[in-house]
Amino acid sequence: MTQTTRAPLENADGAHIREWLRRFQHVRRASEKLCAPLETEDYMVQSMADVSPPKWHLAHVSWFFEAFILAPWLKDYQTPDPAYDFLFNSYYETHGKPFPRHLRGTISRPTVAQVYQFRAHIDREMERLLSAPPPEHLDEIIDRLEIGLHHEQQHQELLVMDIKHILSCNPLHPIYRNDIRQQLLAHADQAALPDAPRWHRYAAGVRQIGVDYPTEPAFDHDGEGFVFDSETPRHRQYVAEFELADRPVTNAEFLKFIEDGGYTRTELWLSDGWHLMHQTGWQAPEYWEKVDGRWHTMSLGGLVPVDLNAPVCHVSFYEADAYARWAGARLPTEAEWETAAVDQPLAGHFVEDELLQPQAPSRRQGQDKNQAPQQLYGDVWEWTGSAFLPYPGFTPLEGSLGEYNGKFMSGQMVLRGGCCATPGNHIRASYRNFFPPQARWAFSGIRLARDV
Ligand code: AVJ
Ligand code: FE
Repeated sequence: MTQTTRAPLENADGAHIREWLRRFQHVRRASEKLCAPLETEDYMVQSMADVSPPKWHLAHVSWFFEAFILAPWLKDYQTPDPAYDFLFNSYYETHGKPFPRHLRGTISRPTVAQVYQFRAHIDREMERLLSAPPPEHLDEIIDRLEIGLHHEQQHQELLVMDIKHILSCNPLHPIYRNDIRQQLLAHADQAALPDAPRWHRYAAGVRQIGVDYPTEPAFDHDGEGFVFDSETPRHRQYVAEFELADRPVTNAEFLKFIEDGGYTRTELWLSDGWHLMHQTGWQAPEYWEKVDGRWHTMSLGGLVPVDLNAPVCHVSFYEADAYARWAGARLPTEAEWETAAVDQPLAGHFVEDELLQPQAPSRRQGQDKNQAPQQLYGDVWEWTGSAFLPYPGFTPLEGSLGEYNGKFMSGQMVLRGGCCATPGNHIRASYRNFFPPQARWAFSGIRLARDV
């Protein structure tokens, strides 16, 4: 399945492999840390078909290492239970029949404790494999380990999204972490800052979009250089002159859209969004709730007042698109977004900031006059106007992992930049996230663009 060229084994001394093992342990621990605040009962809830029970996430990311590394390449590997290969296969049809997604919440066994035992088993067996890897398969093992780690990081963000949705469905508004609550209550802005977005202009030109697999024989120990197949190949695109807002749309701004009848004005909406909005009764972003006449939102710290200066979050593509039209602008294309992001620092709020809630940009206090876009990374994923399609010349990975991204290239929109639940070392300018246009449970927000 590999499309990278790696150094021959003679150059791959034990230190390289130990570094991979260290990264493996680090990522594995991060998943368990995210679940530490959960009660056992929380682990099994599937609050809608898109949500997976936390227990399932923890098992599925472990199964990934079992199915794609340990079973093929660790001598005498034994699974704790052959049924796991069915239960925790998400969607790899060429590997075997996957368990139906919408029924994940019906599985009370294995228990939460057994799922943690499965994780420990996978950890031990990965350590056994990496302590004496078969030299003839080392390249493939490291390639798949690298994908497995990025895969587990994607599921860490999904865990946060899903835990938030699960708890939000409970009228008790359970609090995931009380320290988050205290911080959000202390920092929520009750008054909107008066600044309008500033616009940054980009010249027209032929741009290089996407990335090629590393062609250098680099045994890339730090993982820099990893990309998913959907980010390849690098190719040219003509991008006309455009402007991009210097920050994401805020809650205060989105509130003006609501108060201006945004959800009632048919001329602002795409037809699919208009009908969906009427079916679902959307009147505000997901998780918004009025308490004593004031907008509140569910957070990982329970129900809190909406922070007016924070980026609006949990809107569908349809709401983002309608908002943009209302504001006399449009959503950026993914090529425009990448053009703007490619030389920007990875500055924004990520999962390591621990709030798991988008925050107002810190420049608001400093008010520096630099108009370069802020928060392109972190805080909220930004809906683009681009469908998730193959780049010209795209080839999926070989084998079952070819199902990872390529087969989802229909009916989904691209989001860029990462969010407050994304691991900071998981995002990059070329990263293409994707969700169906109606999805609202991701940390999805809005950045405006406009023609010149
Ligand atoms: C890119 C977030 C849409 O949720 O299926 C997880 C990430 N891919 N396991 C998804 C993913 C394989 C993917 N999204
Ligand atoms: Fe997965």
